[in-house]
Amino acid sequence: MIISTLREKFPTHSFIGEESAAAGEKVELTDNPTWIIDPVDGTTNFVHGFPFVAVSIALSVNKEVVVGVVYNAILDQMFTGQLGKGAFMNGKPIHVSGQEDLSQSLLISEFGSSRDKEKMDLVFSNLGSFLNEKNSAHGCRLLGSAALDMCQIAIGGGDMYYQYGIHVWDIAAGALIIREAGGVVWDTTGRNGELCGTPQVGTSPNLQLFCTLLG
Ligand code: LIP
Repeated sequence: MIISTLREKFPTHSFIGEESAAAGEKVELTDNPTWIIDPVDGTTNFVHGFPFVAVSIALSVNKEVVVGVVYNAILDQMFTGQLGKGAFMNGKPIHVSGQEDLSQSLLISEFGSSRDKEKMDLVFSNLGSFLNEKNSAHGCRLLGSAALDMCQIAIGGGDMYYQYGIHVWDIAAGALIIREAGGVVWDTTGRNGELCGTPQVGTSPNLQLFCTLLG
């Protein structure tokens, strides 16, 4: 429904969607205006009735996201961001917390969906580096929707978020919303959070995506 409605209005635009990728369509981000869509982010939550589920839609032009929308229909929370024009929840401006002290920070992360042993070891070791006797965040939450995790950072409900192994449709809208709310997003290469292209995945114990509030 989302793709056919948008295609009717913008017949020359391209699409990247979680369900189309699952159906075998090629995922390729080009300079053409491209809608990046996750119709249900937080699928496991949806199945269990855990109310942390969202539709995530981003529009990228020349490989840069210019519009991002994440909507939690259950809680009726609509997060929006437009490049250079700020970020909003239900129309009201939102901002990251500005917290820079790890011990005062609420960390958000995810287990991800695969249970591959090597990956899970990395997930637990990454969590351990933020939650130990010497160096600890104030708390940690794993809520099941990357898009909404990122929106929590954008409204200052959490202070930092990372996830090992993530897809473009999970983060495209959320990353713009965080940046427009004054936060930062980057990947393990140290680059500014590339949308497609995470060459270090699987080879580095670093965090693939880490959002914090230094900006
Ligand atoms: C899921 C997420 C979840 C993350 C998984 C997965 P889905 O998306 O947002 O938070 O841990 O890696 O990508 O499959 O529910 O759209």
